[in-house]
Amino acid sequence: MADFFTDVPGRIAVAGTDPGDGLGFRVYDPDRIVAGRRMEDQLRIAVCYWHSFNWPGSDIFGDGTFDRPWLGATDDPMAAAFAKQDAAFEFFQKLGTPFYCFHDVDMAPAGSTLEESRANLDVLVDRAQEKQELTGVRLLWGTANAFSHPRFAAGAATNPNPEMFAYAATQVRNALRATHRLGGENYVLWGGREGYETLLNTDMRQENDHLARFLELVADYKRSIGFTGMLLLEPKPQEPTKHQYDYDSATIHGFLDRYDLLDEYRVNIEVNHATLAGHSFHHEVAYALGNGLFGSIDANRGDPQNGWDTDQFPNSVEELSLGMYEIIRSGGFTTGGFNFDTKLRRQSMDRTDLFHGHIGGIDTLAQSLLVAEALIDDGVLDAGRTARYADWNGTLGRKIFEETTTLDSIADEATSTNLDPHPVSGRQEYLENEVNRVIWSTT
Ligand code: XUL
Ligand code: CO
Repeated sequence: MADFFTDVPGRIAVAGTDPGDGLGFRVYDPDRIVAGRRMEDQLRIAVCYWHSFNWPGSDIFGDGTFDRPWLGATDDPMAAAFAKQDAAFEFFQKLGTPFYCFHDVDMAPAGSTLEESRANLDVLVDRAQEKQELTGVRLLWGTANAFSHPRFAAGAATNPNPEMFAYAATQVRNALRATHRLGGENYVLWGGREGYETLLNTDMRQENDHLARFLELVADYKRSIGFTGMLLLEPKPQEPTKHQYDYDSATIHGFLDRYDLLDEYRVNIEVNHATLAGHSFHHEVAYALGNGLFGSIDANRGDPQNGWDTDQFPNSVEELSLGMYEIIRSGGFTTGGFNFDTKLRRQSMDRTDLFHGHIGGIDTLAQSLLVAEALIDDGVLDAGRTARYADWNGTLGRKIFEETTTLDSIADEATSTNLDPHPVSGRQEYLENEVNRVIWSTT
């Protein structure tokens, strides 16, 4: 097997041993203990198959720009998939990160029938299994692409045609089985076209019922094959649809509650999807953690100057530290991790740019992890929050929750005692300065 990443002869150096050519980590050191766990085990980094190895650098205005020899290596789709898999595992191993993620059609070419697609996937899964054993790289999650093919233009589970539902169900069945065989720790469903383009032809209530039925069938299937990984829904407000039903974590929460699926699914939060929904990454993480929904993260960011999903490598410690703080202070990941659902810019044509993107992103996460640990040790945010709600442990706070309390009893007491509460400062700027103090002093 020929090497594809010849400019990177071996494993990327960990922090402290940077060779100085930009191809070494400056912060990421898998064995460094941070907040009680090895850095590698806290961050659980995954590389994605699709943007990194399938995508040629095309956009809606232009063709591929990237130097990706495995993509044009042969006209035989299976041989091309083998070459791509070789490139992917060479990259995972040289980068030295523990996990990867894939969609069914990234890994194996679709056949002309569902049966042929399944057989192709089986061959590539066998091969992936061997490579996982050889390299020690593991599967963070698998998923099915039920949004790219023209048949899914009007959705997969929410398509008005039940045959599309059945087609997508077959794909998900096969992809979930493949994920299970590969020891995947999670299975993700991103409902890329589960939404609408116009309400003029859409029955939202019916489409949501169909989506819920799909998710119920998937959860039942998961149990029937003994897959113990987590099922994750990935929120996104829109793009490619005008409106996606899995808009954000709170919307998913309401949906799961309504259809009695809360025990079955959690969320895979993407940084850029959070900002597209009008939230911060911090908000989405805090919401999911606070409501028992937190699963995993796609770490890619957007560009503050435009409103689409640019899938850029993370490079802002400020943006990531507070989300990271919530995750670590809640005990860290269980089955989830940080997946790089990231795309290079179209002018980053060299194969080596793929290393630069991941190295910078991983170092940003590693630095954010150090900040999160420092914020927890410092205690300033926790102390502030505890003090802010302390009166709820007092007489009035506890009484409000007593069963015998009524709106009348509260009002009567407030009136008779001539209640005249005084507001106190939320000290936002003080807290922002304290966070910066910790960020600026963390090494
Ligand atoms: C699309 C997106 C997907 C999912 C997996 O915006 O994030 O790549 O992560 O289907
Ligand atoms: Co994603």
